[in-house]
Amino acid sequence: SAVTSYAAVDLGASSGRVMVGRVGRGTLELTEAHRFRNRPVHLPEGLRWDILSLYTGVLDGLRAAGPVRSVGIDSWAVDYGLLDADGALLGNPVHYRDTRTEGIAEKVWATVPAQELYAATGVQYAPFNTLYQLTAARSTTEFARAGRLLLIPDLLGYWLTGEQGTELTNASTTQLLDPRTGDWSYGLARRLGIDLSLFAPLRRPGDPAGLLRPGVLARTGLTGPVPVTAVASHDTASAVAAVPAVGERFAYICTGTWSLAGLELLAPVLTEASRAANFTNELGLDGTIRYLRNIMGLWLLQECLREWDDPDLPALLAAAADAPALRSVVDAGDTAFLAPGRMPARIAEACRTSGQPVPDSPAEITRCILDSLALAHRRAVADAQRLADHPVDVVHIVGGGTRNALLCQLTADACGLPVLAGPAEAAALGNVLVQARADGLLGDRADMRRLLTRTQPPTRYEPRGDPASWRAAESRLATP
Ligand code: LFR
Repeated sequence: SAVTSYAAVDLGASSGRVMVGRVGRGTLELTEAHRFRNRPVHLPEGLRWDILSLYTGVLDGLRAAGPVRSVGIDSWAVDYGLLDADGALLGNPVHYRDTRTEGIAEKVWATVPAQELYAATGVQYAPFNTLYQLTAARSTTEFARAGRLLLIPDLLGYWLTGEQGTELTNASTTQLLDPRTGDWSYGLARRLGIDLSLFAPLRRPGDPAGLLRPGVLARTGLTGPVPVTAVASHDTASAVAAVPAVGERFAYICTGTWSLAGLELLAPVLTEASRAANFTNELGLDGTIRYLRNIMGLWLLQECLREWDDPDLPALLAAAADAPALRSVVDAGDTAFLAPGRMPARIAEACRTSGQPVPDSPAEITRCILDSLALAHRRAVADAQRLADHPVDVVHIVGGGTRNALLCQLTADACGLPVLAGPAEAAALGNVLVQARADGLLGDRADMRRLLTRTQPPTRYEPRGDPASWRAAESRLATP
């Protein structure tokens, strides 16, 4: 029977990939056409994305992908490029881990208190929210010259097609959108002096987003017309769309550089308790709410591996599995771990100041990180259920972290719930499925998820051990 190919461009914090999804009647296959590194650059002015090399990776990937029905792009959230009046990029996009936003939130809160900001946008505090980045950028000469702001996937889409737009799921991470209306929060922008005409018009997942330019067709060897389809361009939104869940009583954890842990809801939770617990209400597919908390994720381990000159990972994880459990834990939700560098030392410091044994060997530090992540997953899953009054029976883990069996098992143990792990390439799959749906091959979200459960069966982890040990570990951390 007929099979249609779609190209999914999926950019993560440490690598980018172009995947080809083949969708048929009841079939779904994903293969990797091209993978390339994403290496941020430390310049005198700060930490920047190497966006031109990412664009080159996208073009190389589209060439490797071969003939496709359409192209979709997703990436990390909040970051953007600025264009001048001629549509040319002004400078390298600033990395969300750059230090320019230090102390900025407090300035914003002096105009609009944090409580009001949350009531209007439902977005959790993170120093790198686009709103704070824009506030930090406002006094620069570059910003003065800017006529347009494009979020990262929209910027790459613009270079591929010549057309500009602002995709909705990613726009919801700017902290300038009202999650109840799915439109900009005009009043908030006015109070904060942010000119919303910087943004290109909003578009929704599934909307057409232009055709590959002749120059792009020539460079990739593709034969036109090849449309670009707006997908859920925030990678986490694409990943949540690809959670192979049945029914509604599930929590999810999208694991990779970050852990994004929470629920899919039909309405935002904008209560003061929710703000205090630092839960965000980002937009998902079809007007759903991604009610979740950002947890530092495997970034903690990635940064240690870098410091340790990339040791053999399977051997390290095996040693970590044998290391004593829950000896010391850190708060994996703490933004103190946001910046790069000195991660083993910073973790040791956190253990020392909280009066716990200081992990020393790479195996001990790795165990501390994975226990801490599982503990943070437990807290987020429990808090989300309580704050949203939405109980769950199962935790789905998707993304790169599903390859880490120890993390999946510890998460099941900590949550006291079965974990269903996989698919690893959830963001790319969600990207492909939204394109296939726009193409008429699939129906609603449940239809997409049925195809996933059939074609990407997850691995099951049953909870083990005594939940009391996790409660005890939890009490060793100061509550946020
Ligand atoms: C994950 C992610 C998170 C977002 C963070 C920064 O890749 O998109 O959802 O909070 O990156 O953009």
